Amino acid sequence: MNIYIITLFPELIQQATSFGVLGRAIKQQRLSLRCFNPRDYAEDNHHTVDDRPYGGGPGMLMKVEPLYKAIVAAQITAKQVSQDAAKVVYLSPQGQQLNQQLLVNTAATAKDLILIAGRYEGIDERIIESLVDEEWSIGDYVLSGGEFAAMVVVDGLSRLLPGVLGDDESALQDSFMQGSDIHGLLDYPHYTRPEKIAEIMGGQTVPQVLLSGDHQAIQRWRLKQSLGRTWLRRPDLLDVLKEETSNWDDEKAGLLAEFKAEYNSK
Ligand code: 4HQ
Repeated sequence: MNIYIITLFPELIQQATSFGVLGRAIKQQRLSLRCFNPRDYAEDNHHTVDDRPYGGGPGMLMKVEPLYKAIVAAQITAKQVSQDAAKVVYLSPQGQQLNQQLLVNTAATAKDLILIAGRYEGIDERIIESLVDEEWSIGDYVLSGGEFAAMVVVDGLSRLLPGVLGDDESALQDSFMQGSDIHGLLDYPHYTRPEKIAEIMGGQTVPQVLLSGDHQAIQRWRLKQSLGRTWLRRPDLLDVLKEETSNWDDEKAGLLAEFKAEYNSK
């Protein structure tokens, strides 16, 4: 996959790309990242990249011409690299909210992606109308720029590209993954050594079932914890799941009932 990021701060993007799974995806050449800086396309002596909003009010917008030229330059490069047209996405709080399904679909279908990371109060609406295919939001809060939103998209996509994750870290086991038995549920709690935390650090022990070696009992416990935590923390996800008959059955209903009974008696 080839991702092109339109940004006034390419160093910010570059700094974040050499680590972990994302760094590996780039090193393995399963993902390429290139930045296009509108400042490089500003033709006045000051390389101006901001401009005042019509109608007045506080704050600035990204200046139209440099932004337009940077996007078109990314489109031309994308076309040279891989024939088909790149999908152009603008990151903003007004967009469709990002979720795992959107990432999975994008990783599976988009070979080339142009992400516009805006600064200031945003970009001219006519750029959105003429050049942007989709507007995505990473959540209902306001950032100072789109760079971190773009990197959220890049990071989430990188681990979904074929060959990037090893078998033991497989994305197929993600709790948001369709078809997994914990599909649509929150993750269950995890434990590692020691079996008992030192008294001075809290003294807690690991749930006995995880030490039992009984894989069926462990699987059942984990599913029950996933159901219980989703019920407690994200009942909206549970409502969605119950609507999907393929993902809701008597076993889950029974385990959740057990969890609720234990929870209410504590
Ligand atoms: N911004 N999801 C304003 C965001 C944002 C978000 C990016 C701030 C665009 C102009 N982007 N700029 N939330 O808050 O994607």
